[in-house]
Amino acid sequence: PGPYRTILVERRGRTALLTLNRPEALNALSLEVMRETVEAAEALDRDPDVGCVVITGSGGKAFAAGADIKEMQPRDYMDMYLSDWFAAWDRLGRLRTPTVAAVRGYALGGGCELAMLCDLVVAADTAVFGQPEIRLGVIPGIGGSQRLTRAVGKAKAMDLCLTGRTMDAREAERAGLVSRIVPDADVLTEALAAADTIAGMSAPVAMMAKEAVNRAFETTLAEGVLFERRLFHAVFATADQKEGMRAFAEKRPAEFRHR
Ligand code: CO8
Repeated sequence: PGPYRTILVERRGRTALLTLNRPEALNALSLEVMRETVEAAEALDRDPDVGCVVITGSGGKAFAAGADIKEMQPRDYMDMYLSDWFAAWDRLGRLRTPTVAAVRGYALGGGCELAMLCDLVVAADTAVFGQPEIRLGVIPGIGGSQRLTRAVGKAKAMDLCLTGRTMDAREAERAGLVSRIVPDADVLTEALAAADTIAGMSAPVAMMAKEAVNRAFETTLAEGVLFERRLFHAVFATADQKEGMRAFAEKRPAEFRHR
C-alpha cells in the first residue's frame, strides 16, 4: 500500500497513526482521501503487528470539515448513484482492529461521520461536531443520520441534522458522542496512550470485545447477549485467557501473546 498523497501513515510500536493531510482544505474528505484512508486502514487491519489505529487530522484546526464540497458540487444524481459515492467509507466500519479518532477543531459532516466510524472518540475541549449538510441542500451521506441518532438519541440528532447547528465538545460528551475530552494540546498524546493500552491487550480478545459492543447496534437484546455469551466461552480457547488469569493469580502484569 501507498505511497499516499493525502494521508500520512506512521507506526509507533503496535499502534498505527493515520493522519488526514489536507490542512489547506481543513482535511476535506475527497474521493482520493477516502480511497487512501480505506486502503491504508485495511492494510493495517490485516497486519498482525498492529493492535490499534488512531485517526487524526493535520493542522490542528480541523479533524475534517466534511466531504469535499467542491468535488461534489458539479455532480448529478447518476454520477452519485453509479459511482456509489461514499460507499467505500462503510469498509472502515468493518475493520476488526480497534480504532480511535483524535479530534481537534472541526468534525463536521463527513468529518463527524468519520469520527463516528471509529470505536473511541478522544476530543479536544475546542472540538466542534455537527452535520451541517442541510445548509448545503443535502443530507448526511456517510451514515450520519443513523450513527448520530444511535449515539446521541433522536432529540439532538434531529436538532443537528435539521438546523445544521454544531455542538461543542462538552455538549458532545454529555450527549454520548465523545469518549473523553482533554486539553487541545494533549489530544494526540491521550489518543495514542489509549491506543497503546488497547494494543497491549490480547488482539483477538480486543477484536471480540469490539465485535460484541457493535452487535448491540444490530440486533435484539436477547440475541446480543447470546452473541456475547458465545464469544465469552470462545475466549477460553485463547492462550491469552490462560496468561491473563495466571498473571492475576501471580500478582504480575499480563504479557499477552495476542492469540
Ligand atoms: N470541502 C471542500 N473544501 C473545504 C471544506 C469542505 N467540506 N471545508 C473547508 N474547505 C476549504 C475552504 O474552501 C477553504 O479553501 P480556500 O482557502 O481555497 O478558500 C479552506 O478549506 C479553509 O476553509 P475556510 O476559509 O472556510 O475556513 P474558516 O475557518 O473560515 O471556516 C468552517 C471553517 C466553518 C469549517 C468552514 O470551512 C465550513 O463551513 N466548511 C464546510 C463544513 C460543511 O458544511 N461540511 C459538510 C460538508 S458535506 C458532507 O460532509 C457530507 C455531504 C453528504 C452528501 C451526500 C452525498 C451522497
